Amino acid sequence: MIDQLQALRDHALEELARIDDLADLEAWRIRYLGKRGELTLALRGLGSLDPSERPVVGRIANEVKELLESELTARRDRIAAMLRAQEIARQAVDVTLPGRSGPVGQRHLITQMLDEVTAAFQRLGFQIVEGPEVEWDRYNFEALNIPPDHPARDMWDTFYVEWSGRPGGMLLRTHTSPDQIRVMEKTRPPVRIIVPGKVYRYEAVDATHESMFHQVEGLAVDEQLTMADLKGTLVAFAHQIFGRERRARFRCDYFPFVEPGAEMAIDCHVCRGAGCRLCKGSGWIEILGAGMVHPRVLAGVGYDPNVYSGFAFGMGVERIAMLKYGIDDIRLFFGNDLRFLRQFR
Ligand code: FA5
Repeated sequence: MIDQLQALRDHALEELARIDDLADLEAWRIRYLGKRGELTLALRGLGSLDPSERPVVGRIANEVKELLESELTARRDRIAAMLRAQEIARQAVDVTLPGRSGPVGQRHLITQMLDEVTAAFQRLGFQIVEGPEVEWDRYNFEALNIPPDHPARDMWDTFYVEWSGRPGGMLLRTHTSPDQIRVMEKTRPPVRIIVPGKVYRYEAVDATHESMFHQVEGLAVDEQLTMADLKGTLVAFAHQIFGRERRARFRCDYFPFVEPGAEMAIDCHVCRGAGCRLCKGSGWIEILGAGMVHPRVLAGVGYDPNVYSGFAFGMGVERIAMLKYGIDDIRLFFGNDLRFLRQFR
């Protein structure tokens, strides 16, 4: 019986030493120390021993039981410690790993272009002014020497907010020129302003026309301003945006609020004037409309045209961006396609 108990003890301890998870440990406990476990059954067998042997065998059996119980507890503690260590290792944060960066936004290409254009004029001494996008007919047309029913209104297909068939209604401004009037009504010369902003036209949208786009208007009024000032200012602007080697060409154009009126073109920066797809073979690219402020416009805001003269210009910002970056469809700007926009960080 004693040999049997010792063999049981050795076998149980050997098995215990190999156990490293709690489920196996519980199975081991049930196998040896459970109600029907091997040791329990052996202890029950004590009753069938000779009474003289019982105390010795009983003592040894109890020693084996206590040993197995204490080894069980020690093993359970070691397994628990091991599991804790594994869990801690699993949850550990490696502070040396590079961080994950979140998505970073950027300014829209048109916003960048607006900033670039306005900064070029600020360097030339122009101040930035903004005006309303919902405008009175009077500012958008009449005060700009475009009376009701004048055929020049056909130059701008207009969204009327409220149109009674008579002057006085409201509309979405078709250009930034109304802010020439708003500024002149409020200030005395000298005036040197630029007006960046959105404008709206009832257009059939295509690769070069949108029904909402951006313009930058410019206006300078002072004594003795001439066409030379207009040309000098606009050539300096074109050099800043398109490069110092650009040449400029001015040709007659018609806008009711200037006299004389002009369009300005630069020699094509892709083919350098030789003729290519961008400039449609002409070697020149039109970038803006301009002219000397019409005396009637000056008189309308209370400036004496015999004392003051001025020049004005207006350009499409999308057009400038398309020329600068070789973009061939204006709809790309507003398609919300990040693959397109991210090219211009
Ligand atoms: C005007 O709007 C005048 N107010 C410009 C001006 C100001 C002339 C001061 C003289 C003195 P125009 O209609 O040509 O002019 O438009 C100016 C520019 O806006 C064009 O050269 C073009 O670049 C841009 N543009 C016109 N229509 C559209 C459109 N539908 N979509 C995108 N850009 C356009």
